[in-house]
Amino acid sequence: SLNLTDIQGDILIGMKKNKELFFFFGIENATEFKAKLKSDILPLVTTTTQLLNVSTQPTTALNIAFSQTGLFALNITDNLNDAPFAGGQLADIGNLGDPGTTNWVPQFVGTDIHGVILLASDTVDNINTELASIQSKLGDCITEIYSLQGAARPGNEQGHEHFGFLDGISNPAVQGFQTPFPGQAVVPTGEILVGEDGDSFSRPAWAKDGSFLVFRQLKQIVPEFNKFLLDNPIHIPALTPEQGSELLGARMIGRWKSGAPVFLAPLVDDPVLGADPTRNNNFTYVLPGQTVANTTDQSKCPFSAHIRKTRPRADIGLPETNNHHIVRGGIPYGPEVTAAEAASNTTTIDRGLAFVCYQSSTAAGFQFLQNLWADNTQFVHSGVGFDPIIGANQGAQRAVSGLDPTNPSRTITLATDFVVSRGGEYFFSPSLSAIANTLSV
Ligand code: N7H
Repeated sequence: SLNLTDIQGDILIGMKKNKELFFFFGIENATEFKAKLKSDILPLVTTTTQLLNVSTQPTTALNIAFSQTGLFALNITDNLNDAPFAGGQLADIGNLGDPGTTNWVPQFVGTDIHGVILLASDTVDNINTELASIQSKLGDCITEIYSLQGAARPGNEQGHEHFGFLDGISNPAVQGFQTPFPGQAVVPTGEILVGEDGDSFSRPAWAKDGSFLVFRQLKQIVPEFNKFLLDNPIHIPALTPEQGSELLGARMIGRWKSGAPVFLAPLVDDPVLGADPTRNNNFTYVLPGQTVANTTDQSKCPFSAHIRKTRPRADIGLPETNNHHIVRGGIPYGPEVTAAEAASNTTTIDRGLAFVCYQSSTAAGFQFLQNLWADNTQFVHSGVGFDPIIGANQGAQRAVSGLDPTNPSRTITLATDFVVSRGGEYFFSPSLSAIANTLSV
């Protein structure tokens, strides 16, 4: 069984707090940093065991991860056998569909970021207090390069991302650790954790029970997205134009705002279904009465829908033994849409998703989902087009098919990206014993 006291808490279950800060740093003095990593930071690293029980959760949870240049700065030259990680995210930009670095946060353009500290708590004050204490301990041996403050949305929107859709519904269950809800993918431990069963790469022994952390700052242009839906309602006699617009949005995601999957609720939202974890993931894209996924019928869910592109379930065969699963653990950032932005249908304030995902292979996980599925117009069948949410075409317009259930061969061309990559970095989130015995010595 897994050594849960040795695995950083964010990886398998997430820190699940309403506020989370991502603090990106450079290492200025490796010798001093190593000493303080061991004496001051390691005791603060929140384990999986600690997060599993509310009574052992710290006021502010902390995790830490390192980039390739960060490991080099610490004189760790072992090959982790993960090419995207080794090159850094900037070098991988050609695989991700970004239109160059024009929209990137300048601090992500380069390889200066050595690590990221994740701080999660109920309040920003708690996080700032913890950060100040860490910074006073670390002094000049690190410098802050960039920070991004994430926050759950307020009120009824809590748990929903900025377009308004419930998030955090479908993550894979790790074999032997989590009991899956119906329809949840069950993956070998080694698909998420390095060195465990199912991880076939050769790695240094110390990397065991770590995981690759992909970070992306994904800006969402929400008023523009809403305007697009308003202007392009699906025309079905039984639906009002407003319902037709909601249907288009739901078919772009594959779920309604409540979380209800369109495959199970094809025409109107079903909030009771959306809120029920025993039913809201319980589908395979196999139509009732059939045994394999139909290769042409999109009446219940477009092939291009975001959740179908990123987890095709039966479209690529059951049981789901492909190794392309990720554990997502991001949080929204930025304020609510202002009245002025809504009235002008124009984003003026940066908001979006501080996207985080974990996997034992960046190439089989995040990079594969983005490059070979979301951005691949021929996946899962020829002519499907882009994932309308995250599919990227280097800034050029994107053709998407299947969105209109009354005419599934109709192609809708999206002139703008509703999700704009502001860049990020690839990290490795090591086990606590790796921090103690390898990274800090
Ligand atoms: Fe996605 N969204 O609001 O549209 N995502 N995602 N994602 N995503 C999911 O099932 C969203 C992004 C996956 O198991 C839901 O938990 C937004 C990237 C995967 O059936 C919603 C952004 C990648 C799943 C969103 C974004 C993925 C998933 C439904 C960027 C990988 C699970 C809630 C701003 C490259 C699929 C849920 C499954 C679900 C949204 C990014 C992947 C609502 C807005 C970059 C694997």
